[in-house]
Amino acid sequence: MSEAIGFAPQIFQRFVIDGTYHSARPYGSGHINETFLVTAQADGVARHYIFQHLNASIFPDPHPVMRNIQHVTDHLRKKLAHLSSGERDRRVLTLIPTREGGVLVDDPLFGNWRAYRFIEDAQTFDILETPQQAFEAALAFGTFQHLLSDYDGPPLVETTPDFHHTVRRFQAFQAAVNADPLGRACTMAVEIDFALRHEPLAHTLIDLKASGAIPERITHNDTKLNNVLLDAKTGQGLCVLDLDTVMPGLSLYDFGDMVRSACNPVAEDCPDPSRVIARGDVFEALVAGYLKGTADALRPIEKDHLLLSGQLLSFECGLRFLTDHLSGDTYFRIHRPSQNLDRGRTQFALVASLEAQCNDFLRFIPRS
Ligand code: ADP
Ligand code: GN1
Ligand code: MG
Repeated sequence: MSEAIGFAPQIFQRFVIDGTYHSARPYGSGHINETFLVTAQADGVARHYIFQHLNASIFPDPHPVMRNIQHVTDHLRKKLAHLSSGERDRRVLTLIPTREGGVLVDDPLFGNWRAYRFIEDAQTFDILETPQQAFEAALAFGTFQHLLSDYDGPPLVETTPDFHHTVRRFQAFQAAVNADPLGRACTMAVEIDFALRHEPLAHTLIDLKASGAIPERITHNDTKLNNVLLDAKTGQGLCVLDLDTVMPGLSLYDFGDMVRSACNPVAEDCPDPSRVIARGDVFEALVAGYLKGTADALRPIEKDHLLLSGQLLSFECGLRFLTDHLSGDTYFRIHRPSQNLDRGRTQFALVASLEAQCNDFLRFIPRS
């Protein structure tokens, strides 16, 4: 963590929050922003908030990102108008206004900060425990997309251009191998060979999108398992988090990243890739939850590519981690040397495991 946590008391004063600042501690395991759980005291009662220090190199202009989040959460709140306000506030993120009347503290010294109401009695998981959790997570992400299918607010900005342009991700990997600024490529012969052999995979969804066979929708684009809250008491999917990348995209990007993050039985950065054996029971639950959540809006051709999307998003993420390892770990936060190398190897092992079990997994996709 950077020195950002030390700024929390000053940042607290900039938001419209009742009571006095009590404490802040690092929270969650995201790789991009810095997230803190902030406690305030109001009338003798502790209240919690999520404060996030936005990553300035990845979101150099945070204003369109925040506008997207406002538009999306406004729309979701309208769609959930039938719920009580207490229930709605557990199902949609609530941004805390700043004293200047916006939703972002944009400070030359402290950087860019936002604050959310903390949703109590809920959990996220880095590693899945049961297939039922996969079903609930996929149902929540699918429902999120379904609720946004009639979004009619101001156009959403593409906050991170080419985010899932897998061909460009492949090219960036090749460029990093060729540049090899830290001399790390010599330790990665196996991974480089794996990537080269899988180049055709990088073109699959991009080509289907270009041909018009697969439609663009408003998608989340970062559907990893720890970006959805499950109710701690009931286990039900509650609230979709991490809305920085909500923008036009493919449903299969969302489904594929769920496969990547939920079907892997070990940690994303597991140093032993031989332990990565994709879970079929979890894949089956993801398919059922996502098809239900999206209210059967997926086209037959999208359903036919559900498994491929898992392979593709695992490949894409592996390319991204390895590109970052080669380039000196400038994008994904690391906590130890070679962590991005381990993350990349784990993703490639998942691609291989999904390929090896392809026929078994395809049985879990209902025939259209
Ligand atoms: P990052 O960009 O760092 O991944 P996230 O928005 O995903 O940040 O938040 C990190 C973690 O903080 C989540 O995985 C979740 O556990 C927790 N979290 C985020 N927002 C909330 C919230 N409003 N209420 C409860 N927990 C939250
Ligand atoms: C990042 O922000 P976080 O940790 O939820 C990344 C995703 C990757 C993921 C891999 C904006 O997600 O694209 O799939 O790490 N987010 C961004 O764990 O790049
Ligand atoms: Mg996150």
